[in-house]
Amino acid sequence: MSTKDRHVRVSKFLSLVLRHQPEKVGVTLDREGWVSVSALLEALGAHGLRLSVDELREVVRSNDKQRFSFSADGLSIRASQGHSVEVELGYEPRQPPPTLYHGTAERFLPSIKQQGLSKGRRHHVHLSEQEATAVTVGRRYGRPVVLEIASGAMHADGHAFFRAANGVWLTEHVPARYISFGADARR
Ligand code: HQG
Repeated sequence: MSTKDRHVRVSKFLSLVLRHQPEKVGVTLDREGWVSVSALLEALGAHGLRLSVDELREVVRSNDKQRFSFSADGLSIRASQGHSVEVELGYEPRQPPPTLYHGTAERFLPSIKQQGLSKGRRHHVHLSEQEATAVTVGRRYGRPVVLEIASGAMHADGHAFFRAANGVWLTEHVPARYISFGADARR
């Protein structure tokens, strides 16, 4: 297996453990989603994924979406966003750029037009500053469509926005009236 393939495999397993199923390897996340690096490495090792601290650091450093971060003292690690388990990430609300993008699949459009964007099993709806990122995200579920979100107007109307450590924007729900569906006509 190439180093890159190995890193992707480790990243996927870390996403599973740190966002969705810590119990899978028997670790517990604290309220803010942190777990001690040594406890994590030990638990991963016991489940067949032997990883050194250095390799973990390299996986975190080189991760394409910067999915994970270390605590200031370097002793703990967490996923920066994307959780389905209950955690308080502690990001402060802040003003978003005027426009953000959400990538989805064409087949979800009728429902999104009715209900707006819902967070589903995750804690928030995920939005990106770059259109290109949204295309990649949307492609995971089918023919990709990029929706333009009037995030500035939403914020002015009182909706809270958070920016995760990796630059992903988070909000609770996007009502349909703030979504421009015209963007898909260009693709
Ligand atoms: C769609 C990845 C029908 C929504 C990405 C999406 C992201 C609706 C899907 C992060 C809907 C949920 C999150 C509605 C939303 N009716 N469908 N009312 N509202 N949807 O995976 O945003 O690689 O939970 O458009 O890069 O796609 O894992 O959310 O298609 O940052 O690090 O329901 O996950 O990051 O899918 O992706 P998801 P997402 P990672």
